[in-house]
Amino acid sequence: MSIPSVVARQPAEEVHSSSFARDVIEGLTARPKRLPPKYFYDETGSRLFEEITELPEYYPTRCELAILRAHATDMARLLPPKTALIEFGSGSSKKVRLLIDAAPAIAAYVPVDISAQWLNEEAARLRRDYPRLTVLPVAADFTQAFRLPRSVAALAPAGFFPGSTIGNFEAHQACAFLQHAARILGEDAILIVGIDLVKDPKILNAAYNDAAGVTAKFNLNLLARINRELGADFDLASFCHQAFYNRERARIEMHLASRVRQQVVVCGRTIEFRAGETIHTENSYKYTVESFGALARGCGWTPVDAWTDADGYFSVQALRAAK
Ligand code: SAH
Ligand code: AVI
Repeated sequence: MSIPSVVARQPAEEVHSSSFARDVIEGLTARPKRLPPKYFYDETGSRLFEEITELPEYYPTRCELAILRAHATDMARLLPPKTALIEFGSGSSKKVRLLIDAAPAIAAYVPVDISAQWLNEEAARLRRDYPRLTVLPVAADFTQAFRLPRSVAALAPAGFFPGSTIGNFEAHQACAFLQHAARILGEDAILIVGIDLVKDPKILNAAYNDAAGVTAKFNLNLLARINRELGADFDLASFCHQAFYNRERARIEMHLASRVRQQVVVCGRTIEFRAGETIHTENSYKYTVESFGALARGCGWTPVDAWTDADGYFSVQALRAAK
């Protein structure tokens, strides 16, 4: 494999000790090969995800925005006075604007995201548009322990987890996340969560195989990021995007398939690929309103309300943390 001509190499020690390098090596030496989807979101990945949300085939964002437009007032009623709204995986913070507009109780907004630069830019935009709202971005991995800003201690926390990002977890990880969120938000707190629903596989397959190829670019950017940040030598042209609905498991699977038999060097390790061998990069689980409600019940949350769009493609569900 040829080494890309411009590679932002970090000092070797830093690279090998970083959790990114560790997770990449662990995933690429596993059978089958896999990579954690949270690494999609560097600056380029965040921009590509925003492009995905505008695609005609990618219905989830449009449907969730329609639900929020229709029901933000009902959701706002569930929030206590002086709410600190904590959004997990805030991305463009576009959806939360609908909640903020409907809920004067929201005194502070704490967007939490792993994509630090993107997070800070979006927080600056929000501060400009909502000068009376306290906006306190936290750059963190939301699956790990992180500190809430001290100034929200006097407020009542509530959670917002849109986008069906929870669908990118396995059921046991979704449950661990819900328990973690209950600890962060506290007893009796409300969590408003977006959940993509099981539907005709044709619609699902199209949403992850868009005609313009943006989802393919988003998927391949993971390899480009490994080249950029870890000095690896993936030849992007020799991998292709694959996405398909796995009906038994009610999930979209995304993979990167090697077009040829090849070797790639990552952090000094040689990784062998057979022709056709894939790296499993993402699952996107689809639920029914009932199946997600049952999962939440088993992990310390009580479903209190649920809303869907006119086609029944997507749902927004309100949960309350059990006492
Ligand atoms: N909430 C937005 C964005 C969803 S995309 C929407 O509904 O449109 C998923 C977002 O979660 C991205 O912004 C990504 O950077 C963030 N993310 C993914 N895994 C994360 C993790 N483990 N910790 C923190 N943020 C994460
Ligand atoms: C963020 N997450 C819920 C998106 C999804 O639909 O699983 C990420 C995505 N992957 C491909 N397209 C969009």
